[in-house]
Amino acid sequence: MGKVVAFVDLDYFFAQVEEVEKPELAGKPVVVCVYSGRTEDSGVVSTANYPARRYGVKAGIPIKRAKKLLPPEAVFLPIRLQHYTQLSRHVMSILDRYADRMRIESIDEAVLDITNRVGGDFEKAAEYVAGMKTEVLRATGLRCSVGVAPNRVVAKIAADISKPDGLRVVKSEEVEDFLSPLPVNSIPGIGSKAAASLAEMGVKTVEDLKQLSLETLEKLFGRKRAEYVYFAARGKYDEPVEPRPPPKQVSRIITLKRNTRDVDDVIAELSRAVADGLARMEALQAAASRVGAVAITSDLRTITRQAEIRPGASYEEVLKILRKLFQEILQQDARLQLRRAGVRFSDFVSQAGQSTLSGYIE
Ligand code: DCP
Ligand code: CA
Ligand code: CA
Repeated sequence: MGKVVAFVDLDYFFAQVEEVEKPELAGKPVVVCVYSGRTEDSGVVSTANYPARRYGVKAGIPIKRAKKLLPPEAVFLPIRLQHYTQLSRHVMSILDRYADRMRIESIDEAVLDITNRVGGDFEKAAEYVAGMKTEVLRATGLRCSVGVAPNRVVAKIAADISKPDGLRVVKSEEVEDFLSPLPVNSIPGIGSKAAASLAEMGVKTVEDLKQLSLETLEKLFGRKRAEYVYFAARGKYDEPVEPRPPPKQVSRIITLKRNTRDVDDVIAELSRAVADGLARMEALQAAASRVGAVAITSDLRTITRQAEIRPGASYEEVLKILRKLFQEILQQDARLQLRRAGVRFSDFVSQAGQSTLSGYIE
């Protein structure tokens, strides 16, 4: 029996959450912002809803630029990551019930092996997945797009293409025809840079890409990625759906309100990120035996310094050690100014796998 894989991706996730919870936003452009706190408008766009995207607003652009692009009715909201993480967990716990095996790929994406659930039947899969989408909507108010295909790569492309609120099934015998006309950058991992070099060679569609030999692809992508591209273009890149191994470290980093070499400022501003990192460790049921201070200087150099800690060390203990580490970093050079500061927990002594569900989301 061939595999049946579903790829689920929540639509404009963070902005959709805001829309669902704030009906007054209906129809307006909505932008979720990561404010750096340096000046009122400084920071970047985390994501935007579709009405805002029509004006060219997208993840990663400066908030100031988004404000210039959008009309006055646009709404700018601060990111609420913990809240989205909770909702993500809720969605993932629903999806998990629909899968033989599931892998969480990010805060808003998961791959499900549903082969046995649908008896290997793609017709049945369409209905099955529609039911899953409905349950997610009823339970959380959130819409997602789902692609169903014989492997993860084709399923992801099918999900991407069907956004928003989409459902696209690509049966085994349809895979090649489905992929052929698509632009090369539809293949996950082929970004705009690779697509531009390919375009120079006249390679625009997946069909064009299939004309290139493995040797030519190796020159462009290197050995390992070439193999991936070669098989992905044919819809044949396949790997089993396995839960993600638990992370080996937890890091949090913040941008300081202003460049500083005052350790009190650094620790005060970093304290929330430390608490957040510790909460994440607790969710992972992990205890670190090493903590690192990460300093990014005003001239954008990264300096790190680490120390051993007692596994299970308290918040206060961690802050005390971090203070010492930042002091040591600053003492190295009297001209040093810090722009960003971070904490890294590593060398875990105990860990739970992704099977706990709580360990899923970074
Ligand atoms: N995200 C972010 N910064 C980025 C990219 C993403 O903060 N540069 C966050 C916000 C998104 C979420 O991750 O809501 C999921 O990312 P996606 O790439 O899946 O984008 P969206 O869900 O926002 O949109 P789409 O409907 O295209 O999936
Ligand atoms: Ca998404
Ligand atoms: Ca996504």
